[in-house]
Amino acid sequence: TMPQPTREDRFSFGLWTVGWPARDPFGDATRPAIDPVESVHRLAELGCWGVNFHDDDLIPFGTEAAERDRIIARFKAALADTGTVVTTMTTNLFTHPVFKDGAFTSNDRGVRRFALRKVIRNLDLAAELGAKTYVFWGGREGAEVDSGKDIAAALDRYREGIDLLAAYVKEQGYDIRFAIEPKPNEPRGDILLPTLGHALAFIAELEHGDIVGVNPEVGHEQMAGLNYTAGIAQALWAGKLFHIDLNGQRGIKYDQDLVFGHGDLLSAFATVDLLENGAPGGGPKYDGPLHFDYKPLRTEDIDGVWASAAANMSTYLLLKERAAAFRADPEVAEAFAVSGVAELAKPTLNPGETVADLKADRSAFEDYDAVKAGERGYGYVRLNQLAVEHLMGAR
Ligand code: GLO
Ligand code: NI
Ligand code: NI
Ligand code: NI
Repeated sequence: TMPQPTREDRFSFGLWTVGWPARDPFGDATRPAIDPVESVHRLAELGCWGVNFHDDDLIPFGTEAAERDRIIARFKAALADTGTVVTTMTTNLFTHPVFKDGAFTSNDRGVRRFALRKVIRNLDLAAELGAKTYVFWGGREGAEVDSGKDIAAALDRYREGIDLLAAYVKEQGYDIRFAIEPKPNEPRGDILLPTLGHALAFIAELEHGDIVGVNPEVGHEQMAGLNYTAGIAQALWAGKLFHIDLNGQRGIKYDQDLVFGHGDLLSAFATVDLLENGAPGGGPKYDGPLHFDYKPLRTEDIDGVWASAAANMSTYLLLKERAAAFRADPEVAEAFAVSGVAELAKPTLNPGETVADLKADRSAFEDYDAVKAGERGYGYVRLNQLAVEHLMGAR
């Protein structure tokens, strides 16, 4: 029997995920647009807790004020009817032609000012709807031509934009934190802040970086050939894992946005193990929404849309069960010990020990048997095989 998601599981979806009509660069839409109000109802029926959306997902670009108010009121009613939470909001700074050279980092100053105003307006709505996280995915913040973009200046403008908006959130007293979503490329040839590491380094340069963290997406890190689980572990370590975009990706290619677990399943197992059970050595745990940023395959019909939404949640819950069994298995505990996993949590120096003490410790160097230590097996294959066996339900 498949585990059934409930609101306590903290699952959320972007309205743009199920709502994607499956238009791609080579083909027309294969499905009709879905009314966001219907998405809220269908997702709630499936056991989903929250939603996340771009301003334009709900309110089409250019909608005049009275119509905007009507749309928002109707949407609020759907939230209230279903008990759905708006966990997160974000801005579409990539679809309209005005943003073709970027938003905060467009070479055109007027575009940059327009982008800031578009975000500010939606931040006010985010506060009104109770969203706690505001995501920044800089899809058009990038370039194809090296000499066409002064990267240092672009980063200055990116910083100026994020700092201005963070200062605004603080001034208004909004209970909102920002999460920057890295991506290496697509739709631009190269995107600024291409990986989690670039984003963390950027955040360290901000004036208001205290309320800015990251929103790493499985597929985006894997498009760069990187390990998603290791990446979010570093973000957690830095206290910056404010949000996550779960999905699936099969290697270094275009952004597939597959169902979670439909890409690298063993990596997805490790991700769920980390999110649910924390690092073996302890440390901060992720407590934000379990958010899916996927796309129903273009080959799906409407029924397939909802089936694929459910698939994300049930895959997560199955992996959660497997990960709990993995951690509870005494053979796994033994394998962890053989691998020395817990030993890494122990500081390398003793409490109060100085460099001089270390230099005086002959057992650390002069008398240390490096040859013998070099013969040690770490048993990682055994540990991984135990993970595979649990993942496959063989244990
Ligand atoms: C595209 C991104 C995009 C963001 C969204 C939220 O590749 O994943 O879907 O997650 O704009 O800000
Ligand atoms: Ni993406
Ligand atoms: Ni993606
Ligand atoms: Ni995303």
